[in-house]
Amino acid sequence: MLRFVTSNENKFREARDIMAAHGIEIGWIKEGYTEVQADTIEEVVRESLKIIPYEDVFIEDSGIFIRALGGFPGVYSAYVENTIKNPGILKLMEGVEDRRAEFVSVIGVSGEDKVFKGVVKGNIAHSIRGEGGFGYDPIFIPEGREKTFAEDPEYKSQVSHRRRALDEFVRYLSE
Ligand code: ITT
Repeated sequence: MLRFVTSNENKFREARDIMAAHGIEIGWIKEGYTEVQADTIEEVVRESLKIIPYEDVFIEDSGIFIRALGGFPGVYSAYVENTIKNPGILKLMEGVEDRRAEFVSVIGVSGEDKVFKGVVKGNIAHSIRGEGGFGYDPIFIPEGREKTFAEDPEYKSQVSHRRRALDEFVRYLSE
């Protein structure tokens, strides 16, 4: 059985449900790993895979890239969530008209060089809204919608960056 190495229970739950919808059961190795600092999520994934001592596993690194902030927090998304959090992001965005942002997810699998990427575009909300999801979901409104991901987790599960990266991954697995 393929196992997902992640310390983040929310990420695991979402991946488990999405993979189950494809008829694939996954296991969980609930462990963090030292993330190599790099400029892109793809690099973080490729470098992190080199130091993970397991076979038949995959990892997923994700982040939110805010255009008006030059892509911040991007590869620093986990750090920012533990420090200034959503109120800090909204403060940085005060008076900023261009609210465009994207969530990115990249999956890498042990023993493979290929990575699988998913992106969802949207906008940063003006306030924190919704109880569902996790992380930046209460401040992210997907393109063409009104509700944040936290207000509409069902919609999130259909279009999220994680969903799209996992769909790519499953397509590859079934080839
Ligand atoms: P692992 O590295 O152990 O897998 P992590 O929580 O550190 O867990 P990441 O390095 O991928 O995970 O950090 C991504 C951060 O981006 C995460 O802490 C969340 O704050 C945010 N994030 C990722 N996916 C998200 C999503 O679907 N909704 C909201 N925020 C998300």
